[in-house]
Amino acid sequence: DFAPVTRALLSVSDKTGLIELGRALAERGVELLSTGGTARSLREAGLAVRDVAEVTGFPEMMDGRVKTLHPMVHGGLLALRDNADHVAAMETHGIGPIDLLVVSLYPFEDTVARGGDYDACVENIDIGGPAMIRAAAKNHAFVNVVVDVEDYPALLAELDAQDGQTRYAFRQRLAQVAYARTAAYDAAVSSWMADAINEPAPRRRAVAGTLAQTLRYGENPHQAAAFYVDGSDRPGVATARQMQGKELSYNNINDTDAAFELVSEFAPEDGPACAIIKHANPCGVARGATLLEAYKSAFDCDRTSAFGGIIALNQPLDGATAEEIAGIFTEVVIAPGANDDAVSIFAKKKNLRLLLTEGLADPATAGRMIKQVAGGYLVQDKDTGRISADDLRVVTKRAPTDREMSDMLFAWKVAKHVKSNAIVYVKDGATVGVGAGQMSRVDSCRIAARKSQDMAEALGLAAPLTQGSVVASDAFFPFADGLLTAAEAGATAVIHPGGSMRDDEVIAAADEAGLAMVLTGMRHFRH
Ligand code: 93A
Repeated sequence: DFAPVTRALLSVSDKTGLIELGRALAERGVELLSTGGTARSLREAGLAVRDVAEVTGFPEMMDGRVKTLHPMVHGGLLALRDNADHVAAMETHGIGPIDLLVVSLYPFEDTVARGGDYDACVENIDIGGPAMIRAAAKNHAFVNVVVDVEDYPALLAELDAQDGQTRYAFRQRLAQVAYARTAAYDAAVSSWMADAINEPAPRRRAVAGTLAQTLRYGENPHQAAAFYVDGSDRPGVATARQMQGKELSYNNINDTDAAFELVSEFAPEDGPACAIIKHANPCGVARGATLLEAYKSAFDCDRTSAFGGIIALNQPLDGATAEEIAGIFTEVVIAPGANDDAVSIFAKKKNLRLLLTEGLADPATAGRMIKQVAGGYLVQDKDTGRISADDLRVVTKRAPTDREMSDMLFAWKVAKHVKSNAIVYVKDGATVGVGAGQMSRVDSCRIAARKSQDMAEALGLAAPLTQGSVVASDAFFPFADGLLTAAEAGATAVIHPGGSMRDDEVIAAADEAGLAMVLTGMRHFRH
């Protein structure tokens, strides 16, 4: 069960914590072996270290491509210490056992993330490192393998607790993490190659992630769950800094993602914008002259649903907006920053989580979406489709006014982030009715109009908020009925992809009702 640690091989690209670890091991009587750069760092810190080149009898060669790929290293990692043949082989060939391997691989993922060219990426594919990691992990009956800086303290704690040895269960856990590391590493290499050779549907695909948080439960309390990150530095829920409040739940993370991706559609230079999300759908999205105004307008779309919602802002949170948000129960606020005022106002709301990002997510950045189905998973490009006024085709007798045009483009951006069938009514840069997730489009039209009417009644207004609005539909109207519902609700202009067999019927109905209609030629299904 127990295995002593007397000899360690350290070969790390990320030198964080290396000296401290090397010193701690040396103090515990562990002999240190190391590769070129790692050995140099240790030596500069005054530690005694043997070069791997001396052990193998070969210099590191071919720009370091061949350093540790040698029986003197792999024999030391793989030999079964309780097998007479293995022990005899070690003696015959003068192979010393290696009880601890510490490796951090060539920074392949970082090289890709930094936009390194093809050759730079290839050169950063580590071969010797993964070979050693896999060997050491296979021999976890005797050997410890550490691939993460964050595991250094646990290793030292184990050595101290077990009198310079480690327990089998400890080594098993290290081995499990080690194989996940090499798997993730090769997954990154393979994904990068698929992109580099422009292969959207490679015959084999690997997905990997690093645990960011074990969650209390999943969508429901009887489901276990965890949150994994893929190492991307995209601003968003995975990379945000949580300033206060209890841990995010599974649903919080999902909703916060939906909120932030939506609000990121609105560039800060075009003015403040706010999105409020419930159950992954927006229940209010608005622009405003100020952030406070944007929040208030978003809130007014559907005050009932906004309760306990998740708010995303496209600009740093200010005191006035924070004060207003603090007035009702909100689960999470995510924003690209917050001023001191805002932070201290929120500090009083213990249950409110504040997440701060480094800027907004660029909606144009390509990415991949994965959806699980029984027996496999679907992969598709992220929906980066965007429409500007020039892309639109006016198909009705009446052309939209400037105000209608601006509201339609706004509504279209929101509709992209609403579960299908999506219907979004917008007036003066704010949603006034959202119909989401219905199985028939006409129902989404009706529900959105109905909710808007309820809201108008609650606010004591004579007419529904949809009066004089525009409406966006994420896919074409298969029949005129949905369109007519929107017209009845008071919409004056319609934006949708077009392309239905009955487009002529739908256009004729729009003309009849005096509506302006534009076609995007692009669909935004989201399921
Ligand atoms: O080029 S390699 O694939 N060939 C090897 O034999 C080898 N052995 C260790 N890269 C190899 N390594 C890697 O070198 C380690 O995984 C580590 O990332 C790096 C440490 O090099 P240095 O000690 O010179 O900084």
